[in-house]
Amino acid sequence: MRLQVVAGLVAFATTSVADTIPFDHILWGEQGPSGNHLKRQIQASTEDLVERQDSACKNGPLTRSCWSNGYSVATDFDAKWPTTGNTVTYNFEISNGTCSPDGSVTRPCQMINGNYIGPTIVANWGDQIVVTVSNTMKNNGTGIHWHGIRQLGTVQQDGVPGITECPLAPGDSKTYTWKATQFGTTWYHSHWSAQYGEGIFGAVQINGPASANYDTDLGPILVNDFYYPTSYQVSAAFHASLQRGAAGPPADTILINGKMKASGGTGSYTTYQNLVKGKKYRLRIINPSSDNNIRVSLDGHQFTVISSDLVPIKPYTTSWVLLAVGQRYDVIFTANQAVGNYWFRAEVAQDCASSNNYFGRAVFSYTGAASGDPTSTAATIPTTCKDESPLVPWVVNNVDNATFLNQVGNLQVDITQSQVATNGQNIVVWGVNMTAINVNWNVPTLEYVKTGNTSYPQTFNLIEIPNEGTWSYWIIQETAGTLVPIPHPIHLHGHDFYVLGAGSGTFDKSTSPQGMKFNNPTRRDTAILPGGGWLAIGFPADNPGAWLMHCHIAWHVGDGLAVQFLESKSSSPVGDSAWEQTCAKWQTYNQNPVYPKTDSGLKKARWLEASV
Ligand SMILES: *[C@@H]1O[C@H](CO)[C@@H](O)[C@H](O)[C@H]1NC(C)=O
Ligand SMILES: *[C@@H]1O[C@H](CO)[C@@H](O)[C@H](O)[C@H]1NC(C)=O
Ligand SMILES: *[C@@H]1O[C@H](CO)[C@@H](O)[C@H](O)[C@H]1NC(C)=O
Ligand SMILES: *[C@@H]1O[C@H](CO)[C@@H](O)[C@H](O)[C@H]1NC(C)=O
Ligand SMILES: *[C@@H]1O[C@H](CO)[C@@H](O)[C@H](O)[C@H]1NC(C)=O
Ligand SMILES: [Cu+2]
Repeated sequence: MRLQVVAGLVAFATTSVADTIPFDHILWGEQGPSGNHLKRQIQASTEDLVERQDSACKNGPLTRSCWSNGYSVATDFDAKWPTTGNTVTYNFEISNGTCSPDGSVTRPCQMINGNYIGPTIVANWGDQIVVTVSNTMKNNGTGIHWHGIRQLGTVQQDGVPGITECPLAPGDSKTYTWKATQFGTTWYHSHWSAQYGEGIFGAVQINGPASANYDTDLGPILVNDFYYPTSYQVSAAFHASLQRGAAGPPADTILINGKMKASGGTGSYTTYQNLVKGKKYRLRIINPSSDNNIRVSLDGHQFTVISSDLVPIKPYTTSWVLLAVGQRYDVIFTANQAVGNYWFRAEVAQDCASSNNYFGRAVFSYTGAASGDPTSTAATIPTTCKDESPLVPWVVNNVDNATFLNQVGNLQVDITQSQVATNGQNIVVWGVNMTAINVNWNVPTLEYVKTGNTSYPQTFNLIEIPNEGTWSYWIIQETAGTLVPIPHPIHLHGHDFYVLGAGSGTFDKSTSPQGMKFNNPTRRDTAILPGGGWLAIGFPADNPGAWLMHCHIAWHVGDGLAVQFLESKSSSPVGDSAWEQTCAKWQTYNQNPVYPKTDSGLKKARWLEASV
């Protein structure tokens, strides 16, 4: 399966670099060779690449594709990663309090270390990350998921209550340990009920190489919806609207790094000051919203997009970037405009069925700019709800198309039905119609694996992938009878998936495959399922464990829009005695909780009451 690595390296050596980074801005130390001399070397052979991955290649403003000895942006990080021997540690104390991010309404919030939005985890590629989470809330469980992190061989660290762990009971604590085998920008969040919308989330910045050069890393910029009622109240309201066939309630505002000025004038803008003319800046944009897909832009400046989720791509340039819930894009902009102040805009994507009452703004100011709000004007905003494109991974990996094409013709499943089914082969069809998953917080899937119990309740929506080394393909179809046909950001745990195709209407096994992409398709961990349409993805079974795949709209996963697949259960890691202790404490607490479980357990909703 990973034989393509070789092809990837060859492609890098002969074309990709030349296409995307000017020759004098490349790879070698800042004093290194440039121009045609380098070009000849790049085109000479793959040995050049090995050479450029050596210790002489130092990461710097003109050499961002370098990293450490043996590793660069050309490394296939699914197959190989550094081991730094460094451990990065954090303590998260999760508490119940109040917050008022835009100064207009003070509401109950649930927080990490006393703040709405927790600390940014900063690490280097190859570091070990150790986070101790303590639950000091009185009346809620919790559990922290590390979004997009592959968790290779560490499924019990994935932080999904009811699947990979029992929730942390009030008073309990747990230490999560995982390795940064990938690099780039991601985030963490509570995966317990609708809790992350209360403020239990934060950014993860894993330093590593990049596919284009820049001077200064401005770090994560979190752009998320915010509601004046609590997430628990909004998800209940959403569920009531869904039953009427209506969309969910609009958000009240959009926060940028946890701040925003309210329409009434309270609060303040996040500001980036002292931009220096001519310099290049990297922004790590994250959408950790509960419900809203959001477009962002910086007036007067173009974004060069260099990664989608945790995958470096061939850079492309655009004015606006659409981030579905859970997605990230790293971008570079050049401070090439007149000295002044410029709006960074965040607008909900109404074309993606998102809605809010107010917008998000931040301010970017050049050194020497006069004080005062910007007066800059916006670029024309796109109006088509679809994932960014072209997202061409820097490291070329191909998908086994023969298996897919051989088996798709035999699909026995009626993909207009709301169900999860396999055709007995590698293709799984998931007919999305809020097919309710309902996990059991007391007995997570990994406990079934540990005890060898294969009587999974039907509401686990569990699909087994028995064999490692096989490709699994999923056709996710929004079914005809869906009450509210809207786009859903589909997120997978434990793997980056390959986006093979997406389309409107019903997947047609004779025509749809013709438009699908198997050679170096987009790889990422969250992609848009078009409203009323289909999304086809593939991934290799190379990480044993129980992995959730779900819509990242908190209200939707709360209403059950999720499946889990159990990969190679006989080789799956299971919980140790500390893991069992978490369960024992939870089971004791859960005998008489103040608030009983009323949702799928993964986020929050009401309609599963009868089946809990
Ligand atoms: C948070 O505090 C409020 C007010 O004291 C209480 O009603 C609520 O149950 C608490 N929530 C949690 C999760 O402890
Ligand atoms: C296996 O799981 C089922 C629930 O799905 C449960 O009823 C049964 O008791 C379990 N078996 C054992 C041996 O624990
Ligand atoms: C989708 O769900 C709705 C509401 O439960 C139901 O009326 C409809 O029949 C379902 N459609 C399919 C195709 O299952
Ligand atoms: C299938 O994969 C092979 C080998 O990577 C490639 O040559 C061919 O173009 C692919 N076909 C399609 C339809 O993508
Ligand atoms: C969590 O606590 C909030 C109040 O802070 C409450 O509304 C919600 O129902 C609780 N959820 C559970 C499942 O305990
Ligand atoms: Cu959804």
